Amino acid sequence: MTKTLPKDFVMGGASAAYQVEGATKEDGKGRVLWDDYLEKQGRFSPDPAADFYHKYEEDLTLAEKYGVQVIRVSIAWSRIFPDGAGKVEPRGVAFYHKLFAACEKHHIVPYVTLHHFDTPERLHNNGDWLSQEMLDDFLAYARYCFKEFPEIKNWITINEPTSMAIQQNVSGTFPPATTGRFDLAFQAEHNQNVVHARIVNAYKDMNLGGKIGVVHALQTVYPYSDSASDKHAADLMDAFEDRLYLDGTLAGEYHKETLDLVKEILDANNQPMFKYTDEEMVELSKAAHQLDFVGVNNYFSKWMRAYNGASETVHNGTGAKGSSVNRLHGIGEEKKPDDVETTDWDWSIYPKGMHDILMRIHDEYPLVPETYVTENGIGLKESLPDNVTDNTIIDDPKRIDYLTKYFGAIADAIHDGANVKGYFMWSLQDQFSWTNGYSKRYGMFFVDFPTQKRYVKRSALWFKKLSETHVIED
Ligand code: BGP
Repeated sequence: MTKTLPKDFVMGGASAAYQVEGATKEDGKGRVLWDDYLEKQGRFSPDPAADFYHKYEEDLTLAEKYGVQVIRVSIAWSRIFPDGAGKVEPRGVAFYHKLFAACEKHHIVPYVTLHHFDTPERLHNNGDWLSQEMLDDFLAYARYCFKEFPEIKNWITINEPTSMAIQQNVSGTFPPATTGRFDLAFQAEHNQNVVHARIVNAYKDMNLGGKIGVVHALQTVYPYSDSASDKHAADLMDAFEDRLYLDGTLAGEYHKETLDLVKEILDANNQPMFKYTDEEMVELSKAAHQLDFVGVNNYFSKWMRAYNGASETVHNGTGAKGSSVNRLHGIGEEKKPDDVETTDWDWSIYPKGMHDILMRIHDEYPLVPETYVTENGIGLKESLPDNVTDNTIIDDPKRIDYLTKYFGAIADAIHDGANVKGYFMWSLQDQFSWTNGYSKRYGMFFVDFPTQKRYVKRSALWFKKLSETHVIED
């Protein structure tokens, strides 16, 4: 049966400042946590990325032409406050005013993220999400942006608090590359919940008439088998990756069962429980009652089975299919069923997981009025054909197949009652990937990084048609 999307469903593309802008040393931009880390690692540089700092006009022209109505961009905190706080860099402020004006010119509504993995260097060195200074400076920067950019009517506080907390403190794939510190990860998760809440409450007090939300990385977690121990491993993983955030930001309280699962993980690792105060919980509850939307970033799902050995994470950051390992002491081990298809980066292709996470928000977190899919897409190895011309359209049938299935799952969830208002494809154009560099391409538009020339992919044509008709063609 042909599936359709509601008439008012908005179609968009997603990006993040550090992954598209390039120009990391231009116009007084301050350094961020990644600069030193990537220099030392020596695998790839965040420059030029997609050179969006100079090419935004071209990208927005393409976006408008191919049916993009909304766009996720983030403000690089370190372009506004190069040192994280104190002196403002007017060239950074001017850049974002120009970018937002260009969005308006192209009839594309920006949804602006305040923090997308790019903590200013000084604050990162002083503890990042674990330090009070970071939380205070982040709130001050958010207030500054709300006042400075009244043209923005859709704000996102933090992109994927979980990814930051876990990758910085447990899997070690984000700087400072600490491993095995579940206690720090949970504390960083809670701290982000609190500062998110303070920002939501401050924004609502300012009465600016816009909307504010948060974006979560949400993988649906299933047990590998029906055994009680595999089911428990799935519950533990879900508490670790999804539930503490969902509870904190969407319910405004931590459910007892969530806290029990968190404590079980920490006890198994001989680590202390994270700290939270009554005053913080009041703030969380107030914010959850006035949050306008939640963004769901969903690419893949996970299957867990019981595991009692030592923690071991092998990150597939090159596209060597089958190379990733994720075993966490006190939680369990990831193991995909044989019949589940995966990408070269071992991400499962499982549209039902999208449906199930959207329904979970609808069923378990009724306070939040609206949901957006704020990231979804597929990373592929793609290259230009030998006989490329300016008008070449890059064929990406796997992406079209992936999108068709995932849009089908979104349509099913809407049919089942989920209030999903729009979709942002990761990514608008090919971008720099934090742990994969330039080989994992997600874009609707191909970027030839050495020349920065753009080419249209076949999926952009597919996207345009969907944006115009709202009919999901098989
Ligand atoms: C999300 C991030 C994005 C983006 C995307 C794809 O977690 O919010 O910034 O990078 O994942 O991930 P990757 O680049 O690792 O393939």
